[in-house]
Amino acid sequence: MAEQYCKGCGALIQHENKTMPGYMPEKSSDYDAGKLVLCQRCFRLRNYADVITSSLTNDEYLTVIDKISKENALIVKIVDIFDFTGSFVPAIKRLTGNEDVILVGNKMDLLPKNVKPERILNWLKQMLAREGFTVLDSILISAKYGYNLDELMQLIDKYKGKRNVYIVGCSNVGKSKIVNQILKRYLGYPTDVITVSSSPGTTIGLIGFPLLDGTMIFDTPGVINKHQYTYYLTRPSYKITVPKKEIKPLVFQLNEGQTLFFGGLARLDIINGETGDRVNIVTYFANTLNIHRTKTIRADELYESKLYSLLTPPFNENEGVPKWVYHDFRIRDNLKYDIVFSGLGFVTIRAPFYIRAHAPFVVGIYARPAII
Ligand SMILES: Nc1nc2c(ncn2[C@@H]2O[C@H](COP(=O)(O)OP(=O)(O)OP(=O)(O)O)[C@@H](O)[C@H]2O)c(=O)[nH]1
Ligand SMILES: [Mg+2]
Repeated sequence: MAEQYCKGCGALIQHENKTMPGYMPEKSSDYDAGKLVLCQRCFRLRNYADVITSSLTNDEYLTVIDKISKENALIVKIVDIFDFTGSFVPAIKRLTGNEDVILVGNKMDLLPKNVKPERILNWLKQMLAREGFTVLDSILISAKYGYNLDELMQLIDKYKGKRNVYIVGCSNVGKSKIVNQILKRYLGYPTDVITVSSSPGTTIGLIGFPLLDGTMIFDTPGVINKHQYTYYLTRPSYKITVPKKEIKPLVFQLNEGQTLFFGGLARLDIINGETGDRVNIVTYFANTLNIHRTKTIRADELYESKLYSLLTPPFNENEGVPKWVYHDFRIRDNLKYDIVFSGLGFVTIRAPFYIRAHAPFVVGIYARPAII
């Protein structure tokens, strides 16, 4: 029988190993002509929201990337606008060997509605300039609600010429959701074709579809970024930590010597407000994540005694969240900054300030010009 690939995740169909990508029981009726070929993992993800993680090895990922790098293609690079730094992966150009990139900031719907999209787009351009990353164009969208999808298609049409289009980016930024939307809106597919899920590593191989002019659009597997918090969380914690809908910012007025805990996942201490005044902090985290305020001198003890009870997630020691470290940020100008806990959320503070941010050592903690 000719090789077959799962339509949901792009994995090569195999019947030997249940725990490897592409497994399908031998006698599956899905081989009948005309049916959507789905591996067992995609079938279960779609029908039971059952998560079976099976991510790509580095070698497999490089094989996929190698194919793109042999081609003159249009790269549509997706970032999660809620976690720009964690999902940016600047090496994409080098890896794919293609210079022509459209940058797409997805999940606009997560940011508070009162924030003007132009402001976010300008911020995005500023971040790209800081990284020295040039693009043909950049755009903000929400694959979930269809915001700016027509505009994205216009950009793709404008720049692609006779080339194939590859949708690339970090895992979980919404690549497959975007491709599903394109298939339904512009190519006449009646339903979602590709498997979308909230766990990182859903798409396993290249999944291509012909565009109206005979060129192809490809969904690709995501780069797993191990500096993102979500990579370490189990399902119940993950559900609370990853925002699904518009984030409601919270404002805290903190004094020197006060601390905020973000669940049991991260912590922020106000060492010194510099001006001696209170510090206003706006937090942007999933609405389901509990934020707890305490005195810094009590914080270590609280963490020791109340992790897994008051301070959740994580919910138990089996979650394997790695050891914490802290980073100090002392900024003396009077601009607004975000302190980002990659994959978890961020806080906005106006300088001058002197703060200490704690999280597991594997999780990126960054200061950046405020997005909002
Ligand atoms: N709020 C919101 N969620 C989105 C949006 N786009 C995608 N998601 C969600 O993000 C999660 C990941 O989406 P996928 O399309 O599977 O992400 P991916 O980039 O293909 O991930 P991999 O296949 O693992 O590389 C899913 O839970 C989606 O429902 C969006 O515009 N807004
Ligand atoms: Mg995918």
